[in-house]
Amino acid sequence: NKDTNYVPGHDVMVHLLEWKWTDIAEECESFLGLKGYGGIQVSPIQENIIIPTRPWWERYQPVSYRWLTRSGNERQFREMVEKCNQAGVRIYVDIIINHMTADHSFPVIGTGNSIADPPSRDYSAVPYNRSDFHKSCSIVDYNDPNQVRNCELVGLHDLDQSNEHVKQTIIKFMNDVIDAGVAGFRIDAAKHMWPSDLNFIYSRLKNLSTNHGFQSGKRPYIYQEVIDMGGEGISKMEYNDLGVVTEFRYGFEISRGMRGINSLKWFKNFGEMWGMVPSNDALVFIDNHDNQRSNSDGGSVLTYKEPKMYKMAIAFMLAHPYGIPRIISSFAFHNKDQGPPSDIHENLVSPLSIKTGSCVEGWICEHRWRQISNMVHFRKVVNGTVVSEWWDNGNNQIAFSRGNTGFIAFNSETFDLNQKLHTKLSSGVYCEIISGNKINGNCTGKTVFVDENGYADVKILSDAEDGTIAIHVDVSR
Ligand code: ARE
Ligand code: CA
Repeated sequence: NKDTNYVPGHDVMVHLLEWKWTDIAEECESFLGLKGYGGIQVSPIQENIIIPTRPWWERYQPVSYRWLTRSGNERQFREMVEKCNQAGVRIYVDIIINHMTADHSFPVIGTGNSIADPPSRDYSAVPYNRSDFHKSCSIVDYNDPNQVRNCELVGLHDLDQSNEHVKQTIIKFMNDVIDAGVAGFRIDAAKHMWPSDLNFIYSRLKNLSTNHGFQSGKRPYIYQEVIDMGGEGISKMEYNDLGVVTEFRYGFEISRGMRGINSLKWFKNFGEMWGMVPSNDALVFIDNHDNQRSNSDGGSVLTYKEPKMYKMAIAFMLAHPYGIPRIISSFAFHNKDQGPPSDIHENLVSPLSIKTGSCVEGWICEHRWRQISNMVHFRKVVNGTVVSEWWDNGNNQIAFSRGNTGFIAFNSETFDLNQKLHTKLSSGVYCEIISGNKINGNCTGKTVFVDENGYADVKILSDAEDGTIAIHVDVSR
């Protein structure tokens, strides 16, 4: 199913990486719902192995399907889903069904105290035993589909999804999560499972829970992690019939554009023409939790660490109609294994200060940045319109309208942008939303004038804090 199941008037998904369930519930009520966010990707809910150094990636080594992790327990998860749905924000669960843990030299104990014996494939809390797994072999050749799907990804013991017990166990796990009121799933490592097995599993999933406000007959939104930059043995096109796929080329291309490696003028026809999947099949993002930590995969993507270009990249993504956008809300890190902010007892700390309401303790909270959350508003306002009035200077200054509802311009040249540009907006004074807000009829940031012929005076200095200006019909003064 490819319907996000967003509540009308809401849009854009945010991945609240490693947040606690109680903090997410609060964020739904105090911020995300009001700002019109559509949904949240939460970190895995299933019990994972405890790795002594507590890296973030221990959560991708399941020990059982009990809902108990450093993010919280089952009761807290259910309450979070309830509260977020109330606030008009949907929950999507990152689900790991390709594998269990790898072998480890220390005793394998889960975050829910379950014990496993990986070398003998004994995960008694599920239960799984040796017959539920593929034989051990490692993935070295990504051109060999059999190997990619039947061998072990970085040593993670590979479940056999064609096995009846495995199938039924996964289906039960996912259906229990659906009953809790979630709207869909991110399928981790989908490329490492056979499309036919996934198809079977998806087809046995329940409809979304009408007890949680979904209309009857609604299907879970499925977006599958399939990394396909081209040139490998497995294609994203094998998966987009079953559900949405993560379009990894998107963030790389936009990052290259904003870095000046590729001229922004070429983005005039950005979308399917660039070899990406159809718009509605594409879950798009600038960075995700993996590639914000690495420079591999063919170039580096922009992250919070390069804020000016990053905010421009996100603004482009949210202003442009191609794809279903997801932003990430990160925690600061210096090395790629470093886990989320936690206290001396290894408990996660809360991102938000009760006193100031702002993000603290090493949490970045990109989703709260004005330049990003105001673009979520922009996206809602321009929903359903097409790109028009494209303008570029032949290189790295671009602008476009979205019907007669919004207008945006970017400058990533080393010189100023100073142009009279045509918009489709009606004449008036608009509060520019990247630099400020409209409060009590006044603009706290810049103002933009649109004359009676639709022309706006567009000015973005090359050394400005932000390289974008944007206006829409909701902020006319
Ligand atoms: C960790 C250690 C490993 C160790 C392993 C077992 O880092 O050194 O061998 O544990 O002890 C995450 C981390 C991994 C971590 C793992 C388990 O990223 O580092 O391993 O958790 O704790 C491929 C897959 C893709 C996958 C990426 C990472 O196709 O599905 O690799 N992404 C998802 C998640 C990850 C997660 C997992 C899967 C596992 O998003 O966060 O791993 O659940 C080319 C190919 C891609 C390939 C990519 C990177 O681009 O086209 O297919 O992605 O290279 O290799
Ligand atoms: Ca597999």
